[in-house]
Amino acid sequence: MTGPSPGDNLDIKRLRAHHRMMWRIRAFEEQALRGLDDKVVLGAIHPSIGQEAVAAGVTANLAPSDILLSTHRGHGHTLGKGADSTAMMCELLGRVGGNCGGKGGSMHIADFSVGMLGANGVVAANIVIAAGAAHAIKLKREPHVVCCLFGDGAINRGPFLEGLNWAAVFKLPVLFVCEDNGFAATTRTHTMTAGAGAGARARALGLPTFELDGNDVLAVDAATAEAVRAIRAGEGPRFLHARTYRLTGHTGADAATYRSADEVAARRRGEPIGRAAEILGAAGVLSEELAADARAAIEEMRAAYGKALAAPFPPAETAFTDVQDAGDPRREAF
Ligand SMILES: Cc1ncc(C[n+]2csc(CCOP(=O)(O)OP(=O)(O)O)c2C)c(N)n1
Repeated sequence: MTGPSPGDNLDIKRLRAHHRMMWRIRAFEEQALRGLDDKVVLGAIHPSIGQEAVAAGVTANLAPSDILLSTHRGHGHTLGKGADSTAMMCELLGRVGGNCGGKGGSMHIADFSVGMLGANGVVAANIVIAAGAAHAIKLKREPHVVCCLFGDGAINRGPFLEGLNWAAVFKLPVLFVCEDNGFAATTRTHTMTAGAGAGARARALGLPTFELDGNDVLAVDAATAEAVRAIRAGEGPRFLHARTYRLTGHTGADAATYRSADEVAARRRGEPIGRAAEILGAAGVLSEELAADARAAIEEMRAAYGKALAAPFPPAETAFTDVQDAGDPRREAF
């Protein structure tokens, strides 16, 4: 399946909203990378610069009460689901006001208030957690959809088979999205993936699957809309395989010397924000308006960073709250 053709009925307002969201994601990450240089963002940052169309197109189809699970590269997914950018920046800087009180950092943001069940630093781990959440929703006969995003490296881990199989057997309300940037950390995924890859594996387990250009936000939006409609109608899980490209290194500290500058330059020409801007421009949206979207996003994230810098670090005692063994008599003995 390639999904419905998105160019036929261009909804300028919706594409403009995607353009704004993609700019917010990019500006957030560029600001976070500056924070890494400034040594105030502690821990690793995994940027999704170049991959924004997947985050924007998928999350635009989720209701606030739907559940989202993300990866170690989850800023875009989290912003798209509706998390507050200042709270996210506080989280990255380890400050009071962070979505998880500054304890999760970039890789472990969760924000239940917007249905964001969690980013996860363990590759593929969220696939089975998503199946569990979807099973709970089905048992409780709730109308929500669970959406789980993961990278192409995740399809070579066991939870991929377990999670998809379970979801298919029990016809669970879950959308699996493989955000395929061609790399698993520093390794080209095709060198470690047997057979025809993500979509073929999902189809083999009986999941209707959409193969997508993940840099085309309209294609991602249209396919997600169709998949979510089917899931809400009780038709069981769906799978999206979206091909994209990350323009930065694996982390903020990775110079990405495993690929050539020419390759990156060529892929930069197909990056999703420029592509959306081109379509909007051709449809009559003025370049000043598009520039204003970018400026607003940059200003929002600069302000978020400023507020995070001004926020205090959590008091030392809070290191002992929210921990899994709280109440454990062995811990009480300390
Ligand atoms: C279970 C597990 N194994 C290894 C790692 C180390 N690791 C972190 S990111 C990554 C690559 C993941 O690739 P992919 O799922 O394609 O996501 P991408 O980084 O490309 O977005 C690896 C191997 C990990 N975090 N978890």
